[in-house]
Amino acid sequence: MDTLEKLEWATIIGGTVLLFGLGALALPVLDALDNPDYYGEPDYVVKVEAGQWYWKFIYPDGSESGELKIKNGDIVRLELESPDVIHSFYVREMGFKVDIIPGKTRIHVISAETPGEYWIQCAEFCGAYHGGMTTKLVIEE
Ligand SMILES: [Cu+2]
Repeated sequence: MDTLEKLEWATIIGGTVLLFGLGALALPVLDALDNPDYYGEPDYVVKVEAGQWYWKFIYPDGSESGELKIKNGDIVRLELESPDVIHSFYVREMGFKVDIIPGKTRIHVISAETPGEYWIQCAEFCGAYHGGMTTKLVIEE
């Protein structure tokens, strides 16, 4: 085996080890993304209705609001539904976007860790007033 062949094998073996190593590092992140139970039992469930052209948040006590308000430290399970067309629940500062498809309930879990106000906007073109389909996520102290 000459030097060039050794270099080829080192590249193949090194690349394979690197590929599987990065894959192993990515597994916990992929698990968290796909698994709504990753954070454990949620403190409560908020139903989210996205319609043309509004957001409605329904809390466990039956109250409703146009803004999502949760307390810092809470683990909140969002159950997202749409009665009309496809919408998308997008919170840029928290790095997530959930497509909401009519006839299906989408699940997303929020772990509120930093108090503040975060912009929520629909990220799926849903008709004439799509651009106005914004609201706030308020994480209270
Ligand atoms: Cu929209």
